[in-house]
Amino acid sequence: MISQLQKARSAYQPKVPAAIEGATKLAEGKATQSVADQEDIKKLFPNTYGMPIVTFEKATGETKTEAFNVGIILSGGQAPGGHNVISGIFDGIKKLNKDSKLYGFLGGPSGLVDHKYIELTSEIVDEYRNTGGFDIIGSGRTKLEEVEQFDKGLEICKKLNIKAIIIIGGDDSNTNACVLAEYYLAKNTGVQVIGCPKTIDGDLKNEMIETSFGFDTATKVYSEVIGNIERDANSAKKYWHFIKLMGRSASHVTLECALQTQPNVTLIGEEVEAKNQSLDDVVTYIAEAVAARAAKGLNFGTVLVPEGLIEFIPAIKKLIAELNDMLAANQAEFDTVAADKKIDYVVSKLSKENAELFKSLPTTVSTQLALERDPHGNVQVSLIETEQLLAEMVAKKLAAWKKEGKFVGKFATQHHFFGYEGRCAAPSNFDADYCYSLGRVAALLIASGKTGYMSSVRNTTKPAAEWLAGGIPITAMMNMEKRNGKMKPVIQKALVKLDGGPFKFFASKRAEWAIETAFVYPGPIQYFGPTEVCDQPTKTLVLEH
Ligand code: FBP
Repeated sequence: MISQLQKARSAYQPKVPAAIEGATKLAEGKATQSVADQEDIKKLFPNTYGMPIVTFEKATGETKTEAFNVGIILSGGQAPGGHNVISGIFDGIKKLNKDSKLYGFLGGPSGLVDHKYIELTSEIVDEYRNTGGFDIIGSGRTKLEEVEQFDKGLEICKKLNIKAIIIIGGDDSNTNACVLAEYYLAKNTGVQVIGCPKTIDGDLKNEMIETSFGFDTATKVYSEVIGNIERDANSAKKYWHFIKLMGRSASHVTLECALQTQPNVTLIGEEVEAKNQSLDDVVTYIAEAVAARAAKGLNFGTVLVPEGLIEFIPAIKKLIAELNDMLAANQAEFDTVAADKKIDYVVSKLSKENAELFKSLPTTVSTQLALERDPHGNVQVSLIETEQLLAEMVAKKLAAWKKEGKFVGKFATQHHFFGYEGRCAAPSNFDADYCYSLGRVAALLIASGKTGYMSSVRNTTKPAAEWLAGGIPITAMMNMEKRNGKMKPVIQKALVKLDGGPFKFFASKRAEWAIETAFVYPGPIQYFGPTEVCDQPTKTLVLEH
């Protein structure tokens, strides 16, 4: 059974750039180079380095091709709109030739390696149009990096006569897409690889990729509930709410939600790092806002905490870097250490300074930092309860200040973590349109024989008809970074820019928001109604462009 909203929503026809509505022609721009470490990246990607940015323009007549088959992979965390990327690809390849076929690899990149797939027919695709989630084929976090995996993938492509693979993922997955594209091109396999920018975290973006899909919907869902909490806080007037928001590296989600809801305190990891702040500096900053509001009789408020905060605190960042190198160098030995001795083992291998810091952290935090990693080697920050940690530390500080007469109020807290609530929400009109367009563009990139490109839709603060469609070589987004103790070519992550429009606007307002109750209550995403309510892009996009 489906809900009434889902039923009504399934009839929504996503808007696409006018340039790709009918026949298209391809315009090639200038050669590109990587954002940094050009010589290294060029050496590692001799076949896919330096390709031009391409744009699709309106043409006359009809664009038709031979029938071709495409395989798709959903990679990493869910993001609203993934199903629309798939329906865009499906419609795109069928428009080019009705006999083209779409295969979905099941459960993420491992589906390609293990040859688990289904054919996506119109019956299946229609059921998922404009819905949230990745459940049409499932997702996974297997890292595609070994030649054996690439060769297994090639076997199934040959068997199913697949001309191209589309990887729908974040920065790590699109890095893998680029490595795969290079390998298949170097081996002259005839299999193309195209990427699509996905992640609610919003950290896969650059001049040509304006936003990753899912960020719009997820931040709207979180802002709705933050607004509800703010209204509750302002009604009951007795709690400070500490709200952690997903976004494991960058603080874009937190910043966007702050712009939408105007909370009292917002922490931005990138700023904490730039100011070289310690955990105590962060706690003091929050406690000062609490004390200032208490002095006005306001014993309530909201604090937004980005999930990745802990990794931005310079001392902790150094500790994590040493942990990464140490674990990479001693993995075999570490694996043989008994579970209850692992923490002692880690302490014994760290430098004195980092061992001290490591021991001073609450056990839940130190265990997470040392033991739990995802397949890409990332610390699983969503499992660290930073919001609770901060609330406890602020309470301790305020208790001390109370004795000194520096704090006169009451301090009672509630904590929340918003992440999974938004990752599978039904896509907003923006994400429904943007994702469907990304899918249609990916189909055109394949038909144009492109490989190692990311599907790109730009000019997104304008109405969809004016959006620009094209492809960006993935190598142009790369630089060299240390991963698991080794230098690797990776897509440069987009962090919050402290000199960028969104942060500057926030910084100009936050002193007022801290003391006053300036909350804004955005309410739920609207799918039907006036365009100024339903079609708004994020404040981040508007302030960036
Ligand atoms: P992606 O980068 O793969 O899009 O995932 C983003 C994210 O939602 C992060 O915000 C969060 O830290 C992580 O996924 C949690 O993933 P999981 O549920 O697999 O631990």
